[in-house]
Amino acid sequence: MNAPIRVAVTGAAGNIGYALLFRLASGGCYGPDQPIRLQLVEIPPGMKALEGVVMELLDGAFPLLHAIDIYDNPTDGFAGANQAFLVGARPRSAGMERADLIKANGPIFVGQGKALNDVAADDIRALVVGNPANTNALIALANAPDLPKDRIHAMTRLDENRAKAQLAVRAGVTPGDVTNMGIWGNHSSTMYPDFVHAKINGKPATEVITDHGWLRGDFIKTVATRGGAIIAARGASSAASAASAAIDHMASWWHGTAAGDWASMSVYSDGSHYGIPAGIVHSVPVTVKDQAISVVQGLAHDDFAKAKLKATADDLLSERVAIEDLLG
Ligand code: NAX
Repeated sequence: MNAPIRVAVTGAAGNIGYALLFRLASGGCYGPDQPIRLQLVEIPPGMKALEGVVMELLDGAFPLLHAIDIYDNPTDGFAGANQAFLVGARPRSAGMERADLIKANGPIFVGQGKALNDVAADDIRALVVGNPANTNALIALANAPDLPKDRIHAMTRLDENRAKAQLAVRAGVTPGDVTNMGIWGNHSSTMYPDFVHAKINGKPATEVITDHGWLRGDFIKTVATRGGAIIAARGASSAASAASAAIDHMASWWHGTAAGDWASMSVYSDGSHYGIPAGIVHSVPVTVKDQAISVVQGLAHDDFAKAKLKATADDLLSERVAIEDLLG
């Protein structure tokens, strides 16, 4: 058994938090030999509900869960954290434009970036889930100048999982048969699920699914609009699937990616890959070894893919303009 690691989770009393914490406690992310200490962070109005969540976590009697502490601010909550899930943010309410959401949530990630910089453990690795996730991660990074730029990611794994599921259903296989499913760009409707390089049982997805009109059309549209479809059906936004994707992202970062496969992670762009502009947090396919991230090299993009990549990078650049004042 390893020594326990400290795992911070913000928005711990929210919907995603409720699904995420029990997976973490049962060993679903770090494995059966890795105990954890949870450091749960909420805003003051969320603390009472959080106390109830803590009671339930205790009642799970999880052998790997060595301690649970709760905090109403990130400066205390991130102290010594090795891993952080930044889930807490204000959700988009009816009639709220994406630009309003960016302005409402941006300042949260100034404070959280500073706290990660100042009080987290040296090996801190953090995943931003709260939307707009990519731009929030950029704000956190800009406010954590002592951290290497690859230590704060945004989550596009839910988009990857959605894309894998759609390909699996269409091809009549199981999701585990679909590999190399890269998501490019922003966690928004502009993201590009790269079916050209995806594989189904080791074969190009474009050979297994010969209806390329579907791949370019309804496949991309279904993945891009899945969040809204779930809200329309469930009356609430994706929670358990988002929590599961967050576990997948951090598990890939912790354990590494499988040989020959990759994972989609939104990482800081230094401008050196695929013409992606520098200074945005952009999803790319990556491999992970010993917790170090490498962008997959040498993937060719046709004109259709190039146009998609440009649109999603432009989306991220316009989000950056809206929060430029928070980048220090
Ligand atoms: P909920 O509203 O259920 O929970 C959010 C929780 O965060 C609340 O308990 C709230 O009190 C807390 N919170 C707010 N500000 C905080 C702060 N500054 N510090 C700590 N806690 C804070 O939302 P939920 O459904 O859990 O969604 C959380 C976030 O995930 C939202 O921003 C949502 O848009 C985003 N999502 C991101 C996804 C992705 O793929 N990147 C997909 C799912 C989800 O839409």
